[in-house]
Amino acid sequence: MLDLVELGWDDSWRELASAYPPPGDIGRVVRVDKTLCSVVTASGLVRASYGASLLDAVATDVRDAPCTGDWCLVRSWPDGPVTVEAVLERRTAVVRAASSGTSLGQVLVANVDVLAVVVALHPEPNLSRIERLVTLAWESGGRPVVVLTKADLAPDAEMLADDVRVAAPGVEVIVCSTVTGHGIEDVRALVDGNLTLGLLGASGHGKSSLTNALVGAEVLTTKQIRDDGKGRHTSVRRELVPLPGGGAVIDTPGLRGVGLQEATQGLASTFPDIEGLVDECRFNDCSHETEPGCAVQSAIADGTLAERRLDSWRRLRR
Ligand SMILES: Nc1nc2c(ncn2[C@@H]2O[C@H](COP(=O)(O)OP(=O)(O)OP(=O)(O)O)[C@@H](O)[C@H]2O)c(=O)[nH]1
Ligand SMILES: [Mg+2]
Ligand SMILES: [Zn+2]
Repeated sequence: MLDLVELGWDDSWRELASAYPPPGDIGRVVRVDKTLCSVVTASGLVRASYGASLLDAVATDVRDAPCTGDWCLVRSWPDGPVTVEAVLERRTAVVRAASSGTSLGQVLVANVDVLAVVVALHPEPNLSRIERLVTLAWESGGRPVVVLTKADLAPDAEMLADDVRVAAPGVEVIVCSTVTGHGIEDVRALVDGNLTLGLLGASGHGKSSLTNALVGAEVLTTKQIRDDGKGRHTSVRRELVPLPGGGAVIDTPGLRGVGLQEATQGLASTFPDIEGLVDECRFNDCSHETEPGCAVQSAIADGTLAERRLDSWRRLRR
């Protein structure tokens, strides 16, 4: 018997599930291969296809398709097959803009309590990419953190971390290394209380290595040759991995560009410094370029705001 409570099952999920007619077993989606879902239930792992009502829902809105991290109701039929009958309404979801430019986004992971933006300290982290991913994380409804990996390769790790703290005000920043074990306990603490931690970041930054370090075993494939973080993607699926002692990690394949959907809330959370200044500009419609009385430009002039950060905010607002 698996204890679903260790995967985050609680009273409010139970209440949500009770609204659906029986029979159905509760399960959590651990991975999805096209339309076949791997679902962990109290009695073990099952492979389930879409039930009829789910097929209908997905035909109208692809975001209703089960996604790694979803809680769902599965039904076992007498002749063997198992179907997902319903997906419980998500508490949080990381949604990226669809590449085709349609209004519907793509749900990357669901029901993540803490979202780690995973970035290697070597080569030197790209602050604008961190700001973009932190904005995506805020938009999910979960709590963002930044996990800086490969500290063993960066003698100036703590200095780099301070730069990241400026780019992500109010966001916990953890420095770690899977080679030395430094900081891994701090990452592990993020799932205390049976929480789910999602890992987001570009390929080669050490997401799967971190997952393995948290599990204490090589459960996921990582890139064999140490490299500079470029090159082929090693992980190809989003995968929920239960952690010993409770909680779970969702590993994801490296993200290339991430399109943000409209992210007003996320931007306000990622750039509280800039959005605070904007309120103080003399003109309501200030473009923060050459207007007199522009609080943003004067913060740049006196060195309290980095030009890079303003550029980054402008790009993300488009
Ligand atoms: N020196 C050092 N190397 C690391 C560390 N963490 C990961 N690596 C190496 O970085 C490379 C990429 O690690 P992965 O864990 O496969 O990266 P990933 O983010 O899962 O990459 P994708 O699956 O492609 O998105 C591997 O060669 C790892 O051995 C670390 O803390 N220190
Ligand atoms: Mg990986
Ligand atoms: Zn201004």
